Parts: sequence; C-alpha cells; structure tokens
Amino acid sequence: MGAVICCMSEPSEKKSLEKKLEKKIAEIRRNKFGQTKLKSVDSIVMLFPMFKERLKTLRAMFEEYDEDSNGSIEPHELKTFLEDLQLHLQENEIETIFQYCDIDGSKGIQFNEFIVLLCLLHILTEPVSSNNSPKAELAVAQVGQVFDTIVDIFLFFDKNGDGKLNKKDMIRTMNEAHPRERSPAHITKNRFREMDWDKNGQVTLREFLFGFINWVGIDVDE
Ligand SMILES: [Ca+2]
Ligand SMILES: [Ca+2]
Ligand SMILES: [Ca+2]
Repeated sequence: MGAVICCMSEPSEKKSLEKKLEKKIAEIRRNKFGQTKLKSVDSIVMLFPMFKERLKTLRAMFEEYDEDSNGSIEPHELKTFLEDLQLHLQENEIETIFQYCDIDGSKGIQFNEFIVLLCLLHILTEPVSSNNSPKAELAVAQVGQVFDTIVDIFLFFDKNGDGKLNKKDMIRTMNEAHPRERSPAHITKNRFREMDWDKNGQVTLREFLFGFINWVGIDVDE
C-alpha cells in the first residue's frame, strides 16, 4: 500500500471519511459495470473457504500489531501499523481512522474492525512501487485481492446502486439464492439485522465489513 489519495489531510471527521468511501465505491461500481464475476449468492458462498484461509493470514498480521495482546489495536499500535505500511499520516488523520474503525466504541480495534481498517486503507490508498520485499509485495497483492472481492460482493448485493444495502434487496437476493434453506427469510433477516449495526435499516460497506467475519463463519479464537 502507499500514498494516501487526496483529501485525507483535510480537517476530517468520520462523516467525510464515509463520504469519501462512498464516492470511491461509486467510482469502482462505474468502472466495473457489468464485469463482476459474481453471478449468484452461491458463487459467493463458494468463495468462503478462500476467505477463511486469507483471514487467517490477516489474523496473524493483527496479532503482530496487537503488541500487548489484549485482543485489540490501540491508537499507538495503529500508528506503528500505518507507519509500517509507509502511510505517513497526521495525528488527526490517524485519530479519524481509528474512530471510523472502532465501530463498537470500545477504544480499540478488534479483529472484525481490523477488516474494516484494511479495506478502508485498500480503497483509499493507491499502491506505489516501493522497496518492499517480494514477500511483502505478495502479501499486499493478496490482501488487495481479498478486499476487491469483498467490495465486489457488496456491489452485487447493492442492487439499486446507492452504496447501501437495504433490507428488501438483501432479503430478496438471499432468498433467491437459497431456495432449499429451511427458513431462509428468518435466517436472512437475522443476518441482515446483525450487519445493520446502527439499526437504521441499511447496511453500509463499513457495517458489511464489520459483520463479514461472522458471515463467512471464521472462528476468530481458532
Ligand atoms: Ca493492543
Ligand atoms: Ca472496537
Ligand atoms: Ca446501518
């Protein structure tokens, strides 16, 4: 990962970060139009084993930066992480990123929030060629691939293209895909409720990422 594109140095609040992300997602959607490889929810579920594998790698990365092993990344640990990624950010930018990712307000970034962080950095930063080792380059490429795919899945569910998932679309998409599930509506509703963290009837990308681990079913304590 590399230089932060534009505007992260503005007096930035969580809201503006959210806006920036929304804009970027809309851009990705435009560029991808009609090119997604995802045809159905089944084709997404088939990716779960790959996600589980990759998430293990990310879990190891998370543990490395959780220096005091208390299960979450505190602001000073986040700072080290960003520096290692060669992202040289201002204190207030780091603070904003931290606030944005600390969705449950626990003053620490747990692993599910770390997924939000990685995706945020992936979307808002542009890869620059650096003197990273080939191994580090490969790791960055793999992380990028995972998050491109996750964004792809989000866009697949976002039928009307407003950058948010609404309950109706989500439930319809899920039910179409799982005709044999015993109580698809019930399961989907619960899944949606879980993901809609602030309970406003819409799932943003941030909420989608926050709930991603549960959805894919990785056992984080493994
Ligand atoms: Ca920690
Ligand atoms: Ca937290
Ligand atoms: Ca919501």
